[in-house]
Amino acid sequence: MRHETVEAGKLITLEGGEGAGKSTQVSILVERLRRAGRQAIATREPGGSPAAEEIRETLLSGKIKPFGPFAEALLFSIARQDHVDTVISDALARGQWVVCDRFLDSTRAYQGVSGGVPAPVISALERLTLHGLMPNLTIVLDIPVEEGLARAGLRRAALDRFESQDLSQHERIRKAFLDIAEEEQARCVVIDARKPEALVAEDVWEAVAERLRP
Ligand code: Z5A
Repeated sequence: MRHETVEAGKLITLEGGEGAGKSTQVSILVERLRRAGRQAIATREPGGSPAAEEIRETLLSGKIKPFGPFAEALLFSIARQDHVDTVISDALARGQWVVCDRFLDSTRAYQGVSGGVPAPVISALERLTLHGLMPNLTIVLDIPVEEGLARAGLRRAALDRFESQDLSQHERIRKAFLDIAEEEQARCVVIDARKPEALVAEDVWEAVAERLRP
């Protein structure tokens, strides 16, 4: 009997503040990976699996806010575990490239740095839910807070639970992503997201090509 070994896929995550262009760049990158001959899927967090999409609705509605950032960190982590266990791990094992709109760094930035959940607690949640899985590449799309919020506001009139935080919290979140990228340079690349969509897409592709050789 002939056994074929499938080369494992890659997990690429896009992170950054609101309106940075993550969803836009996820779609462009998936198309480009497919044109390069890779099987690629787009997914997102919170959500990405049927059960996690239900948790997404609850989280973004603000119903968990009264329980505080620790409760939110738990729920984001539970959603992530289901997403990884039912979607991401299987796709990677089949050799697919998974491009995810937000992932663990969002929990570090929003619930950890901004919400005050201690870093060791966030790390413990990562260990319990991810079983060692880490993105092969994380692209941080960086944009000044007010520019990002203006873009997000253009698209959506009602602000969800996380977009309605005050400006200083958004600044802390922006810095948190930049600090993560600085600390984990082997995994992360920061891209200037103020440029026009097509130019950001070129920078994203350059980072993927250089780091992962698709
Ligand atoms: N959250 C958390 O707290 N903890 C966690 O662990 C996780 C998440 C996973 C999810 O919201 C919220 O959950 C999020 C963090 C929190 N808080 N907030 N807010 P979401 O999924 O609903 O939204 P988002 O992730 O923040 O993304 P976004 O605001 O929807 O924006 P985006 O994906 O970065 O941008 P976009 O949709 O691609 O583009 C926004 C607009 O700008 C749109 O009209 C585009 O056409 C336009 N755009 C895009 N690129 C450009 C360029 N380059 N130039 C000009 N205009 C552009």
